[in-house]
Parts: sequence; C-alpha cells; structure tokens
Amino acid sequence: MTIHTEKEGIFTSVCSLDCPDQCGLLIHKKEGKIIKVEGDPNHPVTQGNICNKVRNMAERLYDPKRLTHPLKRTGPKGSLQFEEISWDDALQIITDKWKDLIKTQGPESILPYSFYGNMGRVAAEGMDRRFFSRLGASRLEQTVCQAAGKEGYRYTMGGGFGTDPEETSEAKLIILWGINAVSTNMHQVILARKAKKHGAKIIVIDVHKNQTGKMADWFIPIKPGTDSALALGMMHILFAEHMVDEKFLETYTIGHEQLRTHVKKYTPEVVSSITGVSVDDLYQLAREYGQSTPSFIRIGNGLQHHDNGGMNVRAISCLPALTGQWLHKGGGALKSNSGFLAFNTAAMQRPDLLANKQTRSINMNLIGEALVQKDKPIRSMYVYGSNPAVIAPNSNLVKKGLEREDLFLVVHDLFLTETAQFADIILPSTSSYENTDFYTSYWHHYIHLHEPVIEPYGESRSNHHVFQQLAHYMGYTEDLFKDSEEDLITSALENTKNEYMKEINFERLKENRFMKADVRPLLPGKLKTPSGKIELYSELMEKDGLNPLPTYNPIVEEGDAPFLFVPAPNHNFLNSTFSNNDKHIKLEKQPKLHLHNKDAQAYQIEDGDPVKIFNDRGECELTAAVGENVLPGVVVSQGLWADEPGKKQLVNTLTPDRVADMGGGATFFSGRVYIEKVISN
Ligand SMILES: Nc1nc2c(c(=O)[nH]1)N[C@H]1C(S)=C(S)[C@@H](COP(=O)(O)OP(=O)(O)OC[C@H]3O[C@@H](n4cnc5c(=O)[nH]c(N)nc54)[C@H](O)[C@@H]3O)O[C@H]1N2
Ligand SMILES: Nc1nc2c(c(=O)[nH]1)N[C@H]1C(S)=C(S)[C@@H](COP(=O)(O)OP(=O)(O)OC[C@H]3O[C@@H](n4cnc5c(=O)[nH]c(N)nc54)[C@H](O)[C@@H]3O)O[C@H]1N2
Ligand code: SF4
Ligand SMILES: [Mo]
Repeated sequence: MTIHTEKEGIFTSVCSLDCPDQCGLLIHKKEGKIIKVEGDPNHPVTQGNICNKVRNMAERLYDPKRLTHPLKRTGPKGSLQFEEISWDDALQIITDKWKDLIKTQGPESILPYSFYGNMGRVAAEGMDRRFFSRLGASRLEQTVCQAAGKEGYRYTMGGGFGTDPEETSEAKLIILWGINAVSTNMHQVILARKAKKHGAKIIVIDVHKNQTGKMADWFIPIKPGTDSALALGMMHILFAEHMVDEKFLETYTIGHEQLRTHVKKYTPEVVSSITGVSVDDLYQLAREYGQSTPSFIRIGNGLQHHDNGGMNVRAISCLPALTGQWLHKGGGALKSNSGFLAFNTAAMQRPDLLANKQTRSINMNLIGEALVQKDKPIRSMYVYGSNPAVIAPNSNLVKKGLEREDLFLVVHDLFLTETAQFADIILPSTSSYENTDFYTSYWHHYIHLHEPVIEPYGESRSNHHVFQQLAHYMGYTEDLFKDSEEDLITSALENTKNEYMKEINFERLKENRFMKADVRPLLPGKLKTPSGKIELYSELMEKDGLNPLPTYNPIVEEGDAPFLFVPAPNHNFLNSTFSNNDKHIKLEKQPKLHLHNKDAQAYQIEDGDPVKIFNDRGECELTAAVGENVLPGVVVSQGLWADEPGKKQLVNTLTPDRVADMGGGATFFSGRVYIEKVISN
C-alpha cells in the first residue's frame, strides 16, 4: 500500500489506542511531519470529537525519548547501559539465541508477551501468531483486560453482541455501570447526553464518584465486587412487583422460572447489606429500570476486574431480558460488541502452523509467577505492544522475573519502557501512523483501513516487518511469512462466516476507508448460545463448574488489611501509555489516593498529605485526596504512573495475581491494603 508521500496535507487516519471509541482522525502534515491531530468530522460515530490524549499525539510521536535504533545491553540488567546496534546484528543475536534455546531447552522455553498497545489487527495478532506457532513457543492467554466479563456476558448472550451504541441516544434510561465513561468511552457520554436532551435519565453505579459519577443525574455508590448482588436485588423486585415482560421471557429466554425462584433469597435487605446501597435506593433503582423503555446498560470493565468479575457481568447481562429491552431500539446492554466484526482469524493467524505441537499456555495475569518458576523455566521472553513491568499485577514479582540474568528478554516498543529497561535487546517500533493495518472497534460497528501517513521514524520497524525478518533469520522458508499487510487483511476479510460482514472485503474497504457491519436487531433471531435464546439458566456454566444461575459470590478475603484498593485508569494516560509525557503528567498533577473523610480522620490524614499504602506484596506512596467520593473502607487511585527512581507510585505492586472466576481474568480491584500517614522528618 502507498505511504502518503506528500509532505503537506490533511490525511485520514484512525486512533490505534486500546479504547472502545476507535475515533476517526485527520492528520495534518507539514514538511513530512505530523503537526496536528484532530477528529474526523465525517466519521459517523465519533463525528470529529477526540480526547485530549490524542490531540497531543504529535508530541509523543516526535518525543526525543523515542527509540530510533536497536539497542543491546552492555551492563548488568536494569543498569540502563545500552549500545546502538544494526538491525542485522539484533536479528542475528535474537535468532542465534532462540535456535540454541530450541535445541537445548525446547521451543516452549520462549514466551511471546503482547497486548493491544496498538489495536491494529495486523500489528497485534497477525504475523506474530504465524511466527510463534511455527516456532512452537509457549502461548500467552491474553487475559489482562476483559477476559472474565467477556465470558460472563457470553454465557447469557452467546458472545460479544450488544446494543448498537449509535442507537443509545434513543434510550430513556441509561445506566453507566462500572465504567468511567467520561475518561474511557467519551462518545458514549456524548450519546447519553443526547438522550438526556430527549428526557433520558443517566444513572452511574461505581465505587468512585469520579468525573462520570459527577455528571450523572443519580450516582449510586457501591461496595467493590458486589454488583452481582445489586443486579440480583433488582431482579427480585422486578419479579415481585410484576415489572417483567412475561411474553418476552417466554419467547426469547430459557430459565426464567428457575431465576424467578432463585432471586427470592436476594431480598432488598440482604442486598443492601452486601452492596451498601440502601433499601430505598434499591427499590427506586429497580422501579426506574422496570418502568423505563428503552433502557440501556453500558457495562464497564471496572466491575469485572474482581475475583467474581465474570459473575458480575453475567448477572447484569440478564437484566435487559427481564423487561424485554432487546426488542426496543436503543435498549439492551453492551459489554463488548466485538462479535459483530469477527473476522477470519484462522486465515490471518494460521493456527494450523501449531500442527500437533502440545505447547503450554501461560496466563498473562500470572506472568510474575511464570517468570520465577523453576520447573520448565521461561528462558526468553519477547515483549511487544505491552508494558508488563507496570501493567501486570503483583509487579514486584514481575520485576523479580525480569531481573533474572538467565532470562533473554527482547522488547519491541516505541520507548524505553520500564519493561525495556531489563531487556537484552531493544527494538524500535513504528507508531500506528506509520503502518498499514485494519481496525475493528469493540464498541461501535465500524471497521477501518489504515494507510501509513508518515515514514517510519528513525530506523523503527513495524511488528509485521520484524516478524517477517525474524522468520527469515530463523530459516522459515514458507511463503506465508512473506505475505504483506495487504495479504493478511485480505485473508482476514475473506470467508469470515460472519453474517454481519458479508458486504465487507479488502477492495470495498480500501474504497470506503471505513464500513459499518451489517447489524440488525439481535432479536427476533437466534443467538449464539447453545439454546439460541438468552440463557438466564446456563447449562454451559454448569458444565464449566459454575452456578448456572447468576449468583453473588463474595470476593476473596485476603487477610485483615482494612481497605479495599481500587487502582483504576486515569483521564490523561492510556494504561501506561503517555505516563512518560510531560504534558499528560502535568494535567494529572500527581498520583492521588481517594479516601473517605471518616477514614482520613481516623488516621489523622488531611487532604494533600502523603500516605503510604501497603500489603504483603508491596507498598506505594500517594497523595491523599480526602472527601466523600468513595465509601468508607475503600481507597481508589487513578492511573498507571511511570516507575521512577525515588518514587513509589507503581500501584500494581499491591494488586493480587489471583485469577477471576471466569476466563482467567485479572483481579486488579480485589486487593486489600493498610494505610499509614507518611511523617516527613
Ligand atoms: N483515559 C483512558 N481511557 C481508557 C483507558 C485509560 O487507561 N485511560 N484504558 C482503556 C482500556 S484498556 C480499557 S479496558 C477501558 C477501561 O475503561 P472502563 O470500562 O471505564 O473500566 P475502568 O476504568 O477499569 O473502571 C471503570 C470504573 O469501575 C469502577 N469500579 C471498580 N470496581 C468496581 C466495582 O466493583 N463495581 C462498580 N460498579 N464499579 C467499580 C472504577 O471506580 C471505575 O470508575 O478504557 C480504555 N480507555
Ligand atoms: N492497576 C491496574 N492495572 C491494569 C489496569 C487497571 O485498570 N489497573 N488495566 C488493565 C488493562 S484493562 C489493560 S488493557 C492493560 C494494558 O496494558 P498494556 O497493553 O501493556 O498497555 P500500555 O501500558 O499502554 O502499553 C502498551 C505498549 O505498547 C507500545 N506500542 C504501541 N504501539 C506499538 C506497536 O505498534 N508495536 C509495538 N511493538 N509496541 C507498541 C506502547 O509504546 C506501550 O509501551 O493494563 C492492565 N493493567
Ligand atoms: S484514545 Fe479513545 S477517545 Fe481518544 S482519540 Fe483514541 S479512540 Fe478516540
Ligand atoms: Mo483494557
């Protein structure tokens, strides 16, 4: 595909960050460089609005800290002593080491570790998959984001299929549940505000009254990890007060009779004592939900980063069926809409290359444990599109693993990240603006094609290019390693077996730049659940050893530390991306710890005081933000701040590396901490 070689002009692009909105962008170029990034007003969903983070993107792209050459470690691990080397040398060193490891330790001693730092499908899950399958490396379960919730939703609805967000402006009631949408899904907020103009009410249910809670018509604070109980309490009242749509239940669901009996025990009193939501508020919430049509629930990621995260989403996802919302335009729920744009992953990723290699798979939430394990140790890790030293739970253990002298670590990134600091070889990556790729949103229904708008920065190379080269240096002669990005995109869009994608192929996409999946209402129709209906009772869950009905299971009691700790994302970073950018840091000021007045008083902590939080995994020092924005017994931080010498702000040192009830999901928000005021001398 052609790079836009013109040195001046305005070019269309798409945001590659791991954010549901997947905005259409206009890139302004002067003298061959990006000088401005703004929203594309012609994009049907995002309509020219973008966040501040990406408005400042040019600063990140031309940051003097950006990597330009491959680097080789020359001092002890973590000493930050590196020298520039050529790509040929880098590729030779890596593949020599891997060939040796394959011979002496077996290919499973090599582990790829990646996530969606770039949502481009080719970059994130294309040639890399072909390469590591051919090699027979250990596989990575990519569970850090929404694994538990995805499973919980799938049991009810059959997959990533929810309400079309474009229609949610027609809803009369919108519940933003465990989502900080003002920061993390801004166009859902724009649509909700549009609905509000037509009389809709916006309810936010969260453990923290952040920007999203503050803009709500009604903010309902809830104790962390108790959302399934709240949903069950709502169901109790909906059935008891005959606010359910019996005809819908009969026609489109299975298990409603079992559910009706099951929720009897979730009385308002029981649910109130679990959730901290008063009995009156619970009645009001259930009645408003029961009497509003269309109603829409946006289910966030926050409430599923818990030990019981799968069940939380499972329970909430049953609610719209009770009042028959799926038959009303704009009604229903949305966790992820990725099912509508499912493409031909097999053709693109070629899992057949694994043949019958019985490779082990490693849950990325347990990366610390995996890196220190003595049995069949990981000898080499190749990291791309992710920054595990900061984003993975229990980071002191992760660091211990990364520090191992006998771990050959390669990191491919745009920056010398906290993870790269421990690398043996660092490879400079292009940004998405320099690549050909395609993008599918997990919120709206559009697929985008992206053509490079600028030349590669310095000597940086794309993921695709590097894996082609690694294959060559490994001596893999199959033609499929020579496939271009266009070849991968073409194969991904052919024979998708996805009814919603019938009209979409590479040629059409190239012509149109973005296309909408051919979405129709989910119901009437057959869902992808075993019964084809909404499963309020799920035999599949039973088979998987879970309660077939939505159930409240408390989070793990992990000792007697007095506070539940919720380290959520912030407004100006995107996970750890931008945490190295001065402008973004200035906007966030400093990492804060939100706590309740009463708790602050008990510990003699005042607003602005430095406080230490700790548990047996680690410790942090943050600045107290005292008020009423969290419940007593809960503390909340925001943002994955950079790990800087002399600063203890790596919140993941405190987070548990247990896995959730479903999908091997992360439990970032189910940990407990002690608090201490820091007394300065
Ligand atoms: N600005 C910005 N945008 C982002 C990101 C970012 O880092 N910054 N990250 C991107 C990514 S990868 C993702 S996955 C999404 C995540 O975005 P969201 O879906 O918004 O998820 P979180 O921000 O993790 O958490 C949302 C909210 O859940 C709350 N919460 C925590 N525990 C509970 C609970 O038990 N119950 C309830 N009801 N609420 C709870 C938190 O206080 C938080 O306000 O955002 C994406 N967009
Ligand atoms: N405490 C706590 N921890 C969390 C979360 C939380 O809410 N709280 N959220 C979790 C969630 S939901 C997620 S999704 C994860 C996110 O975790 P990660 O996916 O690791 O996200 P980032 O920290 O943004 O790191 C992405 C990296 O990819 C690099 N990158 C970007 N584009 C490319 C490319 O094209 N090629 C290569 N090779 N590299 C590229 C970026 O420079 C950046 O260093 O974090 C999880 N960790
Ligand atoms: S980070 Fe999200 S809101 Fe910001 S430009 Fe990208 S897709 Fe849009
Ligand atoms: Mo995520």
